[in-house]
Amino acid sequence: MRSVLNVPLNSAQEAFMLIDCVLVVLLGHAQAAFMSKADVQVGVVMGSDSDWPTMVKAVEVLKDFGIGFESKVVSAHRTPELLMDYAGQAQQRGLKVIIAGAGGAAHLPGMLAAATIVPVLGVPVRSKALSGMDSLLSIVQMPKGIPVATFAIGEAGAANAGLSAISILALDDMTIRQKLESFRVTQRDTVLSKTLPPVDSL
Ligand code: RP5
Repeated sequence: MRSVLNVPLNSAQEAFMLIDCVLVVLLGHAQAAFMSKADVQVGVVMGSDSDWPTMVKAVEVLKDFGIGFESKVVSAHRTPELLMDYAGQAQQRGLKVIIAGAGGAAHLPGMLAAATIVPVLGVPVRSKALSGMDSLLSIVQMPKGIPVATFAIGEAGAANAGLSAISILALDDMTIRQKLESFRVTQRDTVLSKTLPPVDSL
């Protein structure tokens, strides 16, 4: 007798052991898939992989706080169908917040917001032509009825979008709230510990 893996089996006992191993592997995969789905609360999307050096600042904050997230390139102009699928499935997939970064004629955050009620935090990526002013105005000037919470241009905006996502999650999660409070305390203490050079030395 040979197994499905083409391994010769000498006894019923070996066959049972093989089935046992296969079940363990299959259950492990099923559990991993379930856990990763349930854990992803924040979607970090961006119009291009060229936005990553900016958007990684949001990802770093989420990682520091142990928040489950996913990151993905979704382009409003180059992959409009993907955009609509992503927004359309966001709520049922368990996303609580979407952080969307884009540069130039930055339609991604607004179009996502148009297609989901999951809160969208928009990060204007610094563009080469207009240093991100185009991105900022494209994202911030949403018409009444479809809001996008808009952040500062560039890395500070991305990091703050991460922190705002955490604030939203903290409303329902005591552990996240405590981490956020502790982050604020550490930040305050760091600032209070700073000293400036003595004026006499000037
Ligand atoms: C936007 O166009 C992206 O968000 C990016 O900031 C900008 C330029 O994209 P690439 O030409 O670098 O792919 O859609």
